[in-house]
Amino acid sequence: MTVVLKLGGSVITEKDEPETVDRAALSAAVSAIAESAVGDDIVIVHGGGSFGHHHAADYGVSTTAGTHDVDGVQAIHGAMCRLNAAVVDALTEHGVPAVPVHPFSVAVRDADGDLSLPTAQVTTLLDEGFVPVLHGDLVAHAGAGATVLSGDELVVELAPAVDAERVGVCSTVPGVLDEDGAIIDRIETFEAVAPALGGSDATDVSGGMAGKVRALLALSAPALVFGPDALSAFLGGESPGTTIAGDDAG
Ligand code: IP8
Repeated sequence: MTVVLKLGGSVITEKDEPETVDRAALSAAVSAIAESAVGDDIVIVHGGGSFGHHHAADYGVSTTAGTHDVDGVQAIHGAMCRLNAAVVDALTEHGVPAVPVHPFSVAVRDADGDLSLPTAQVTTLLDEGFVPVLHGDLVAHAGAGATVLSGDELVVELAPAVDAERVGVCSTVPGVLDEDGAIIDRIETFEAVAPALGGSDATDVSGGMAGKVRALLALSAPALVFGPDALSAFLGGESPGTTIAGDDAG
């Protein structure tokens, strides 16, 4: 059973401190992965947190607003590679056969904004017993230079490519919350929850929780959004937090 797991950038970094890993949170997440029964049948994606988002905001880059500024491209992609190295190192230290995969090297958006992500590298690495670790990144974008490629978009591309049976998004909140702060148990359409989904509370150029829900509704497998405390439960087969199941999720 293949699992696609996204570790939110806000979970593993100090989101308001530029380029600062939250060592305790990263170690807790990595321990949960190392101790789980999923073994090497997992693809990990992590978000940008204080590595990608601050630089992206500085250069005015988002998933739709691109840049041709080479300094900006190097700053944003370089920061994401540094965070990726920290995640891969932490996993390796816990005995997980993690290897880095950098989306900027392979992905492209066409002039309509449609994403193309070759996934043969990821499926082959999985088959060969590795744990691929991808990350939110930049992507070459026809007519726009380079735009942000969010980890949520990667999850949506990867889940069908690896035939994922479980998709998990580990966030700083225990699920998608309604206006009263209660966890929404299940989301089937964006319209039903749109009023409850405000912006993100820290710099986030990928659209915050609203962007996340929109992206996950497009999946053909249900996705779970849960907090760090529930990561072990998710990896153990439980369904904590919010289940997001769009029309295609059956
Ligand atoms: O945190 C964004 O990834 P996300 C990556 O998954 C960059 O939205 C470069 C800001």
